[in-house]
Amino acid sequence: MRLYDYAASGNCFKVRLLLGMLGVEYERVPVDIFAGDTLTCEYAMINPVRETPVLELDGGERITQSNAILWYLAEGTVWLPDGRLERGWVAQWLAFEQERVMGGLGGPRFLLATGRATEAQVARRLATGRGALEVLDAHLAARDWLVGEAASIADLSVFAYTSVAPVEVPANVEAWLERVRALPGFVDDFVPYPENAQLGAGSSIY
Ligand SMILES: N[C@@H](CCC(=O)N[C@@H](CS)C(=O)NCC(=O)O)C(=O)O
Repeated sequence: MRLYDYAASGNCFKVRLLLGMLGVEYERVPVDIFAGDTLTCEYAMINPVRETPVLELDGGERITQSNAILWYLAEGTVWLPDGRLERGWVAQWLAFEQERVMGGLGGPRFLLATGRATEAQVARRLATGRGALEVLDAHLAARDWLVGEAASIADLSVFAYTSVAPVEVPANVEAWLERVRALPGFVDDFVPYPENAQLGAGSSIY
């Protein structure tokens, strides 16, 4: 199995987290987004939308979209509950992550770290991110994990960009972040953006 991967991406980090926790052997293929690695014809063959992560199976099949990759890897393991309702809730949190956590917390992290946005642009996105944190805080007030009684891919997915939120995180969310960090096999290899991610320093789809 092979993961096309960008170390500073939360979408890639969540996949690395699950692979590590599952103890799955895989080849990590670094994609230097801002050196233009995703802009090549070769990369378009790997992922036509030119994004990371991409999981490539030993038979050559590929899966894109971080949360789809999580679902594929988690099937048949403790990371994806069996029940129909619980699976519905996992899907709900994966969609919430893409809609509000990635855009509302991951987006501003990127814009602030790389000097790409005006204050107004950041503020608009952060309003979404703060709203997401409030929803999470209320949900986690009476439970340890997002779905059911154990950690699932819903937690790993939402964890990635929440763990580097560029705003203060409320108490129940902070306690939940610590619970995720304490899970067996947890490895924090999520890195800050490199120098070539600065506006004007490299080229990418952004
Ligand atoms: N919805 C996608 C988003 C993936 C995405 O935005 N990937 C970014 C890094 S976080 C990327 O690879 N961008 C490529 C580029 O800018 O050239 C997912 O969840 O996998």
